[in-house]
Amino acid sequence: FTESYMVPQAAQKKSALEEFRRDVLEGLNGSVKKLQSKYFYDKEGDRLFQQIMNCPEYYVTNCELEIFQQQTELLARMVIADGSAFDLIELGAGDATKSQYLLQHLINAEVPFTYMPIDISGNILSELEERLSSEIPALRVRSLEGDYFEMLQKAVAFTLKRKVVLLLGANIGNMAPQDALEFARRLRAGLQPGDRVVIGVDLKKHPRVIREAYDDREGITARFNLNLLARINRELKADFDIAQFEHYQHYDPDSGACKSYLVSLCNQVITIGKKEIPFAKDETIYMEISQKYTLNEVAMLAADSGFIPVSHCTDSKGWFVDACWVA
Ligand code: AVI
Repeated sequence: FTESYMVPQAAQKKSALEEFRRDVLEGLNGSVKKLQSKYFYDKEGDRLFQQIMNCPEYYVTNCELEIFQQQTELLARMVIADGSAFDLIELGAGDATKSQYLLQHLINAEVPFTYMPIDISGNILSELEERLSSEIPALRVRSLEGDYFEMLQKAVAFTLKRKVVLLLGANIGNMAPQDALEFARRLRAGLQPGDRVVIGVDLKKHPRVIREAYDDREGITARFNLNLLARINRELKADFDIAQFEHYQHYDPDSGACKSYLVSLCNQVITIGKKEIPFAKDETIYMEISQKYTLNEVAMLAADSGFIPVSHCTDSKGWFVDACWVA
């Protein structure tokens, strides 16, 4: 069966637009200009991200997919743990391409649980529900649309069973290390001792491999970044000339920070509604971080946020890890 918690649409859209405007103006008015990568994902951004996942240089998705396809048994053991009853919550479930292997495996093994996918996109959740009900009909699904932590609270309140939270896709990498630590601490605060987290993290590797993954030859990542300017033009009545900005990618192997920027190619003034934003030639907008970790740093992140790292699986190249932490 399928149940869902969906937010009323019109009010949600209006406040989301206001928040978008506020964040964009605040980000572009600072001494160092920046935009938040969570805004990449409008319809076109979703489409471009799909293309990124299919481009030969972007290894991240395939590495984690390999783990879910080939080490399903190990992942199932992380989740089942001591065999006590549990429910499975997935933060940022998207289309659940990877987790579906685990869900199917658990259903085949007749493990009883409810799957609670959480996503900010109601459309994605409706599609997911429909697909899961035809592909894994025995699976109980209760989807939750909205902010991760608000919905996590709701999900936790739905059940008295042990909670297992999936956070896949290297999403934690899109937070600066200090923000990732705060996020993990907040996650820990929402859970009880014995609850578990399975978290996907992209690992440090040859710097060239990383840089090329975020600066693909076909220029899809560049278009993905530039699309946010197009979104700002459309939704916030701005006049960015997209051709006057260029994608620039930088990876620092010491810190593991992989950062993308847009560089202004000339002196220019952009208007957003009634506000004017001046850009000097070569001035940058910091767009996104995709932080890379060592296995040791992943374990330290767990410990520093109050989890115990208990086990992990990596892909065959050792480029990506799904780590299991116990609260
Ligand atoms: C969604 N996230 C984990 C991607 C990443 O690898 O940081 C987003 C992305 N940005 C550029 N390419 C992919």
